Amino acid sequence: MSNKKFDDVKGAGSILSTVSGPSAPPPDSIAAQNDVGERLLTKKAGEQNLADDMAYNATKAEEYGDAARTPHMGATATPASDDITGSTASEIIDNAKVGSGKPVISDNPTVAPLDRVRVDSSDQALTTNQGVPVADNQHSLKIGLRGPTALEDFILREKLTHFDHERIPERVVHARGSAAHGYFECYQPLAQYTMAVPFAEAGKRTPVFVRFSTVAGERGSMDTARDVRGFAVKFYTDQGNWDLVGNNIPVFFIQDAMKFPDLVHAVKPEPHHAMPQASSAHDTFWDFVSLTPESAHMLLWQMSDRAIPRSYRMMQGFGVHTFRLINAEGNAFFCKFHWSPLAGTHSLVWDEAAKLGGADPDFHRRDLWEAIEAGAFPEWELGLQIFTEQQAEQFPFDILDPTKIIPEETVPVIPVGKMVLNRNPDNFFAETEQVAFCTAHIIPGIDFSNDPLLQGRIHSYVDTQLTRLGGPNFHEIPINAPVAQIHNNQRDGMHRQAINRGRVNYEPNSLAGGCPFQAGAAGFNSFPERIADDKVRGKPELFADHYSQARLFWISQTEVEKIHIINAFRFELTRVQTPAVRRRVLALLANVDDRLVSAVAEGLGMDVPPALPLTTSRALPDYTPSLALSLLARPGNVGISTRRVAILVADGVEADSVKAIYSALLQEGAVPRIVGGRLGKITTADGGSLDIEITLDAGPSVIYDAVVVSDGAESCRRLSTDAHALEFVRLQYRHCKPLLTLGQGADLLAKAGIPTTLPDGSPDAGVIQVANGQWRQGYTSFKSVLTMHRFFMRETDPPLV
Ligand code: HDE
Repeated sequence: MSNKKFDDVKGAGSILSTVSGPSAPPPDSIAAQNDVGERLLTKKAGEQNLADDMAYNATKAEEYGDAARTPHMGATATPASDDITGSTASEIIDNAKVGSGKPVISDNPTVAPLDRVRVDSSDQALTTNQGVPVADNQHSLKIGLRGPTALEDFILREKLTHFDHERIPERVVHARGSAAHGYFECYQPLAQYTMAVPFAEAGKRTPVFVRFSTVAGERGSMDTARDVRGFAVKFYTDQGNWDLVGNNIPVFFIQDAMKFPDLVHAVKPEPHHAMPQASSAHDTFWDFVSLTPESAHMLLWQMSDRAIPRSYRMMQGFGVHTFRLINAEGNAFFCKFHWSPLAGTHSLVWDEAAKLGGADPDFHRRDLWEAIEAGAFPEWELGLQIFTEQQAEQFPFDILDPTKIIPEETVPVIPVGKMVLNRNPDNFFAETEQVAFCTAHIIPGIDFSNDPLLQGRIHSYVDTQLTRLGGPNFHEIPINAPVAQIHNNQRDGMHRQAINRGRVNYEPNSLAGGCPFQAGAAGFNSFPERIADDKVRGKPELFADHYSQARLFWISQTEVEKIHIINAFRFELTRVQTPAVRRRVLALLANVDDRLVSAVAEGLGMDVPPALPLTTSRALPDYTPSLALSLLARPGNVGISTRRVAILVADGVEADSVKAIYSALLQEGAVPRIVGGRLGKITTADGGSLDIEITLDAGPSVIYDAVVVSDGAESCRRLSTDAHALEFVRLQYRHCKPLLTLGQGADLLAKAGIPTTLPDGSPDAGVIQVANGQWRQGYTSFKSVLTMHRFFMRETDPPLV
């Protein structure tokens, strides 16, 4: 192959040397014996041309002064052939390992769909990690059957060594979590506000991976702890990954990243004895937060039923901080992100949550997995609160303060799309554990605000992944790789996967024709916010209002929710051992609401102390209640789908109505279970048989949303003399769940001391008792209470049953 420019040059010259090149243009012949030699010549001559084409750095002047405000696209030159930018002329030699002899040019296949790394071993023999077939997986290699194990047993050593290193450090917070794949679908183009690609057109789907978590507990802790829940969404967009790493509560405890390690140290198990696990009910947490009164608002949310969700599928998610949206013209809008579950917002009651910790520590993980496996795909609507800088200036709070919400009455939440989780991971470790969320992962069209908590997070997430995932290449772990291409000059580091072709790993360059080049205006551009201020450590004056929004939350709750908040404070503070800390928390609550603090103080046997001094002398805003802040404002629209219903039976049961109710529940997507004393068949009243699906002790009351007690004289006699069954219905009643009895099933409730009327004497619509023949009417009322989720009208303090 000849090169016109060098036609007059003959001879091998010195291009075969890796020490120095020719001073004149390279030769057009090296007396090549094969294609590789020919290629080397093309490569060398082409490199020279390419470098020549970029005689100087043409865009250098654009890096300075006003020109720098508009990022320029990097200068490039096109090589005469892609042979020129390769690492080696010998790349055309192919084999089964290196491949076809030429990569796909301009491509990074490490981002190809996960199929490329999904492994299935059907019909395959066992091998070592080096692919060597393993003859015997039962024994180590011994010198004689009774002799010592040989050091040369590389099969045993590989197996044990890998096993010894199976564990990686758990997340320092949010260690306990569960995740699923799905998609986000845009309702309408949002180009007027943002150029972010997931919002580009109606119907556009962006793949997502979503991880829900608790915050304080370790990786093996229970799901139902009273805690904030993480709600982290990774959008695999056409322009790279965007992570919206939020919580199920829209505010946070602290206002500056500087305090995060203190907060986390305070809430985690106390350092001397490592107790308590997954609980904020201890001295160090309440000591810290009561000395940090900006936590007041968050504490109200955390003591509310938001902190004990019924399911990950039934909680809201929030981006918490104010973010920016940027449109193609470079105009910015402020924005808050809200996820609303279509299944409604529903919670456990505290006694139930505590008991579930023992009965099923995986309650939320199981619920998410089972719903997706059954095709009941969880869905959320994404809503945006969009507002301008001028609007923000009118608010009585600072939009950079993460302890404040923007009431929906002030800025409405506009629905912009929905998220559907429709696929469980293949492997918990590879996906859920190794996924690395990061607030710094944003895409063109989205930008940060100056919220000082957000600013700290931008640093923290990458930093923690370096330790947790073992180096800087965690973006190459399949679950973390974007679907968009990755092309840059970052190289090396632990566990590098990509094999970058060519010798250029810097920019500017001419030897790769300037590639990869900077994208200029088409790339990510930070919003050019004008800032002229002192360098200072401190907080803005408006951040000093710690209580107005705590009060807003309180006055926006229903009576039932208020009582739950009072009881949660009582529970947590009862577990605090230092009276002075309890007193300080009461002094904090005294700034929120008189009834709240008096009721909590009464539960602790203490007087209400003087309120903590305020940290501002400004007039504080007086909010009107915001109904949207009550959990009960969002019942959802999925009916009884995915609700778990126990049907209690014993020998002698009237089976027809049991079967009818069972199939009616199944048809509506609910999850019925036939619960009895032992597994196996029981004899029905008509001489037939019925299979028990789970026992009263393996599947206790707390794991169901409702109970049906079947009919049959003998069955009811047996159940009424079984303490498990009695306890089962008592707890269903205490946890405000619907109870349906058929015929003589009512006897079990009577024996358990369950009233059929409410404390005020009116009928309890959640205790439905019908004759066996009328199961249909009973089922209809039962369903409507089950749709409501819990029948709180029955609740008394202390509980009657
Ligand atoms: Fe996080 N947070 N955080 N956080 N956070 C982590 O990152 C941190 C904060 C949130 O499912 C860590 O990968 C700092 C607010 C979620 O993998 C770590 C500050 C909100 C998850 C970290 C905050 C969150 C994390 C631990 C204050 C709600 C789990 C492991 C400046 C908006 C993501 C990891 C997952 C995880 C730091 C505050 C949400 C250490 C420094 C506010 C949902 O980097």
